[in-house]
Amino acid sequence: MRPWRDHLPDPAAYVPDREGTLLRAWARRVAAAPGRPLWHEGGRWWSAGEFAEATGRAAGRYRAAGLAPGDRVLWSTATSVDALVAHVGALRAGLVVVPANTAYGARELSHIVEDVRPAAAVLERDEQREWVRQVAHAPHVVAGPGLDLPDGDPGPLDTAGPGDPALVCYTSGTTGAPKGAVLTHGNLLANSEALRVAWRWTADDRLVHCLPLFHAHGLAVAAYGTLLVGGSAVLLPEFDPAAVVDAARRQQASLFFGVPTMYHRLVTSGAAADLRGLRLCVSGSAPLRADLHRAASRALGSGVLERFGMTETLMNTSNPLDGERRPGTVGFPLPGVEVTLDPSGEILVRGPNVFAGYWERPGADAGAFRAAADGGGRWFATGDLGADDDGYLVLRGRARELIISGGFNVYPTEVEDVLARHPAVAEVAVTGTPDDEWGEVVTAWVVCEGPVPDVGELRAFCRDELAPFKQPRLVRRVDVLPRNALGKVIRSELR
Ligand code: MCA
Repeated sequence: MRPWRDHLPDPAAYVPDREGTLLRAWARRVAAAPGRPLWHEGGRWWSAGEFAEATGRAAGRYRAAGLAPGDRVLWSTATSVDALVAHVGALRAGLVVVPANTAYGARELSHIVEDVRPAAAVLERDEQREWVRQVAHAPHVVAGPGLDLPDGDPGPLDTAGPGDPALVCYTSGTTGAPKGAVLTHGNLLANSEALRVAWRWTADDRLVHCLPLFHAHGLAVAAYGTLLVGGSAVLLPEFDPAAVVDAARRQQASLFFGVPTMYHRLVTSGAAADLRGLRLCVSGSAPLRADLHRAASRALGSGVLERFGMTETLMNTSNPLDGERRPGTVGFPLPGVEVTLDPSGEILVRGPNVFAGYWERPGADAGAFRAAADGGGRWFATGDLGADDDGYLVLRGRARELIISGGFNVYPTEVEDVLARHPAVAEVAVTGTPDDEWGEVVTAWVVCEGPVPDVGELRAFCRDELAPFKQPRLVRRVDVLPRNALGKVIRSELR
């Protein structure tokens, strides 16, 4: 694979700050230019100084509510400035933020609450607030994104060090329930810093931000990157091709970050051709099919830059800003990151971007990390299979049977466990079926004695247990499920 130095015109000029944190780097930006625009929402700009003040106030509210550094804050919000104030305010107070999808239902949220035992929860929807109040380890403080709590003295801000936890992000394996990946303040800085230099992201850049904030893409790439470089972003509460074009034009944006489903919709709606003024369009969170890559690049007038990241590692590789952006590949390691393939082809990652481990799960850590033969720390085994295409990393599928739909991860076992409880279903297996728009859609393969429930019936059955994006979109009847000698279902044969 090409070395990360190939991302930089002058590798010697890249001096990473391993002692610092994202918050302290950002505080320096604000102090130097408090009047610069930062977030645009609802027809007005928030300046950097205004946002800094609001986050300090939020930190004071958490402290007044009795929260202390290290306490967790469950945070499940739509994309908005309020949500970012509540988020950055928590980090500034030394609290550990636990992002969760706003589509999650009671079961999905209560698992996280029981596992991470948050002291506070900042939740978008009324019903989410009701649900978490009923969990055994219910947080003491439950608020909406506006953080409507009494003010208090924030005390010292931004004191967390690079090794202190900043986020616990929930993600699943093939077995068991979702586990929390602990990302440190140093991880957040290393990731943003690598993107800043690789993509020549500067204070003059302006991003159209229409991604959810509760995943690494919208949070660690889009929002933290904007803060680190001292740039600005137009926040859109949801993705809509016409709104993206309108925001890009009116606010003279230079950047767009999206998932492949968004590029598909930009191309099919014709909106992509109206985004030719953008300097850089980045795709991530799911593989961008080479034909969609070409169609989008043609319409946008510049090559879409595809990159590869994971919740546990934030961003690992990227196609180059200068030079060939090769469709069907995710480029080569970002500055500071090492990537290698083990003999089975699994992608291993090492670097200052790699998380500290899973929240209270030493067993999961033992399976995820491998001691490095060169004595230089440990490799994180990503579970993704890769190949080296003349210096560029190609994703070759997954060692684990994850489905990616519209950029959201879906774990087959979780969906199977719910569907198996349907009275008409004798046995079930879940796989991803290729789909032009969504990348993959969830398909349920069912064995039934009597009539097969249709897709509407199965979706209704799981409504209270599974977020909509995990519910099956296709149902196929089979007489038997293919199994190996140990009786384990071979999902790869169900296609
Ligand atoms: C919404 N629906 C979905 C999805 N999203 N179904 C399957 N897969 C999905 N991803 C459901 C809705 O709930 C609705 O269900 C129905 O589909 C139609 O909704 P529609 O309005 O068409 O969808 P949308 O609301 O426009 O959402 C599409 C979207 C969204 C904008 C592409 O899925 C999205 O924001 N994706 C981004 C995901 C992301 O940020 N991933 C980053 C994680 P019903 O009809 O039942 O109501 S990965 C990451 O961070 C890593 C580290 C990385 O490298 O980036």
